[in-house]
Amino acid sequence: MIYVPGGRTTTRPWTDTEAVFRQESHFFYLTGVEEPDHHLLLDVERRHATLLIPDYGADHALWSGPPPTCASVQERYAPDAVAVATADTIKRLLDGAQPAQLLVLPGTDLAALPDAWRERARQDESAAAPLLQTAFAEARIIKNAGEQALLRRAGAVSAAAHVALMQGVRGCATEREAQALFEYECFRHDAPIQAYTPIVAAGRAGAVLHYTKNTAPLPRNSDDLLLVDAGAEVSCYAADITRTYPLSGRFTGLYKTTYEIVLETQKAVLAALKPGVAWEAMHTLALQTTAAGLQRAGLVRADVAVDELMAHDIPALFLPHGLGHAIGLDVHDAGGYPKGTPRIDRPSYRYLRMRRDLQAGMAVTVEPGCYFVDAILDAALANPDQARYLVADRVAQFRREVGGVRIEDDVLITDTGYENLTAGVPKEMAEIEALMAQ
Ligand SMILES: [Mn+2]
Repeated sequence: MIYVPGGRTTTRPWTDTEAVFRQESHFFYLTGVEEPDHHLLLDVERRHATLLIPDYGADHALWSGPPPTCASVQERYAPDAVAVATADTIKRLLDGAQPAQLLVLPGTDLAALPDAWRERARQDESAAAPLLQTAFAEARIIKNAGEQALLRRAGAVSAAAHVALMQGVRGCATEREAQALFEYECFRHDAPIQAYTPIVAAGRAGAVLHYTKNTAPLPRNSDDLLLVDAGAEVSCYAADITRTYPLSGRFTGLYKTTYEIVLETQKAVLAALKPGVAWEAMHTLALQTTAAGLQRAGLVRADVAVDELMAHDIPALFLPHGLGHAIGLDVHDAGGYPKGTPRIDRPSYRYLRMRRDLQAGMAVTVEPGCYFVDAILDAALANPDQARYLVADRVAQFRREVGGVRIEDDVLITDTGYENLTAGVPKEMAEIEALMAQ
């Protein structure tokens, strides 16, 4: 038997102020239930699912309205059985089935289980937990038609919010105001929960990969870039989109040069996506394309073969993160590394979030970037083995102005290639300029 509790209602410490609830992803995957304090018991042998609903007290009707009944829950979610999650009910169900094993994921909250079964679950946890984790990973990595539809909607809503922000950003005084405009558009489209904290980074802040402070003023009429990495979720399914564009509405100078490198890299990867391709090969392609772009921009010595630059991890100085990741119920979705697949312990591959051969039904992000990170560049310039490949003057010139560029789309792998789920927001420079001029 498998026991999976859903997410629980939580409050701020020492208060009764409830935190915003978002269902735990594995539980949602199995049940579709978005409300807190439910549990699931799956009898694997009997292929029988019992959904346990909270023991709604008399107060519920007063503060939250009439509570759902077993019958209404049965009708809505269609499990094999519905029961109220009292200690007695759970004990009766487990004692009655007498499972040979009670499987739980590591770290599962076992508080609702009867004492004897809590001990059983703990004993079984070490042996069986990897099995259950693998089952979730392998199931969730391939998206069925219903999941694909939700990802499509999350992508479309988030793309529309990016478009609205491109059109309105020049009226925003701060990064926070730009964030507010993005979230307003998501709310307006009935997607009130962000899949992650938006990154709204102006100028050099674009070099901070997970910048979420979002408090700096936005300079008026500056050619400086704004990097916006934000996506809403729809029924718990995420979008993850990044666009980078000039606050002035015109791509110019070194900003434009940097943008061209990233756009070309993203296009090269997109053109190569299809089932059977190894994700780390796509990452390699991104690094190689970036290397050629860096050479053309004069940042890296042009008289050296790309392979030699790769061997010395030079492109990774500018593209220091992985090409992308699985996306689904979680923005960095379950199943990136199948059981037994190790990480590649090399600077160019260290932060790769996925190592798999692509299959139809997988959803992944494609998000190359080019950044000028002081800590990375200073270390490289101090390391003769890397410094000899860099054009120091040119690097200094870029890092004075440019923070970073990232272009990120979400794609669904199909039998013949891919479907871009976030194509609703432009990335060609002329298209962005036209949109911002409206
Ligand atoms: Mn991402």
